[in-house]
Amino acid sequence: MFWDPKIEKLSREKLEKLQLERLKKTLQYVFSRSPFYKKRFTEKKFRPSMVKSLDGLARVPFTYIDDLRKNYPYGLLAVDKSETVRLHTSSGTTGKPKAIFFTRDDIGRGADLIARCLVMTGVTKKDVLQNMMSYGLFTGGLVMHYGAEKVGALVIPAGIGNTDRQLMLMQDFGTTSIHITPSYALYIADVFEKKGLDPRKELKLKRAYMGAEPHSEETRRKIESAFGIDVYNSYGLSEMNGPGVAFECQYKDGMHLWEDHFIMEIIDPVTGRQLPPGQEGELVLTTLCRVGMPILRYRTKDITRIITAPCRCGRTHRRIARITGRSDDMFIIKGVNIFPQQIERVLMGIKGVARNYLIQLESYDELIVKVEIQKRSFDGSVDHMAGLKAEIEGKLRAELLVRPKIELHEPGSLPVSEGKAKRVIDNRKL
Ligand code: DLL
Repeated sequence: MFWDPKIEKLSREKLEKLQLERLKKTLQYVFSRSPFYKKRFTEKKFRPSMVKSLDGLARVPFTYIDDLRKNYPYGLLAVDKSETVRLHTSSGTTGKPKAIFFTRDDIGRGADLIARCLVMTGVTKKDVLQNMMSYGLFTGGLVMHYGAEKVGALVIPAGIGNTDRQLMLMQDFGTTSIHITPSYALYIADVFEKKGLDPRKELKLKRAYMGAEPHSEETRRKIESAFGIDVYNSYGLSEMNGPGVAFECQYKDGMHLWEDHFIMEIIDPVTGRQLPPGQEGELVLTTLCRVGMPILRYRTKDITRIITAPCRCGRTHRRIARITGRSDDMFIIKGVNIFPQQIERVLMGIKGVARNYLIQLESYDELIVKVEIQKRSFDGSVDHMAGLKAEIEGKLRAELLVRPKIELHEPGSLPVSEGKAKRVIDNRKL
């Protein structure tokens, strides 16, 4: 199903023409309206007229996360403050957050993008969508909410936490779709298990939209089988609208990135040079329709690749592959580069492993992986536990080329964070 078939199926030629038109307009707009970009362009001796084709985008200076922090709170605005109607901030880091502003039209366009995503995966006005993401400064609550309302679904603004109430709402109102972080979905699956309830029998759930945190294909499968549903990956970031930037269709093979609203590039994070389609690198995004706070060539730090093969669903907007990590997530043990995602992928593929884990770094040559294992295994024989531990250690070693120290834990005993999961505890002294 399509929300906006004309634009979702626009030919590549027309889509790229539209991108170029919008890019040129955006460049002129920020140069005349945004003090930040005026200064940045002038310092870098860049003029909007230098971009004559989409290839010319490579000449536009990058915008970095730090630019948003340094120009906090209002420095990147391109409109008068009175034109803005909403503020969101980014989550998860120390120091000042990144402040993102939306005009009324920005909010309308953002809701439209979410509507495309939801309709693409089968949501109609008959659906009940329980939004289990935090309502507040985080975009996962309100941005999804407005989009789901636009489709006409009944939206339950449950927010995150208070799990007993979540279960009650899902059961009483026949929730068909949930919007949830992977860590909270795993947690809820645990709660059902502890209560001796089978969510496949108790609920009318058909699908979950999972995003805001990196997660592996194995985690998707675990949640799909625990709930008996389809799980769709959803990628976004506050700086670019929040959710609704890229989303999977029914084929679940990469996320369509809405190219009439964003231009994507994949670059080498070290040299900053563009990489050919298909090669993995850092995702860089440029907004094409934002009015309140356009952002050009934003260094997301998210690592992915562009999938160029056409999609069977008929959409022409290219897909990005599952995010494999963030360039700043990576840590080095014994000289080997390791992404937390690699560890998750291995763990979630092992039978007997439960749903939560923690990576602890104590020194530059010691990697500790704390893993919750299933109750059956935990209560099993000493030999069984030792076998499981050896299996986890062996498989992680094969993947990482470093031998980790494994600790097995009872299900439900490792800490769970509200909001985004914190999987890595770094106790190394700098
Ligand atoms: O997480 C927006 C969002 C809300 C996306 C709900 C999807 C669903 P931020 O808090 O600004 O915004 O965090 C953005 O989260 O740069 C990625 O590193 C990570 N991230 C988001 N979605 C995914 C995903 C929201 N599907 C940062 N897979 C991004 C992996 C993701 N990482």
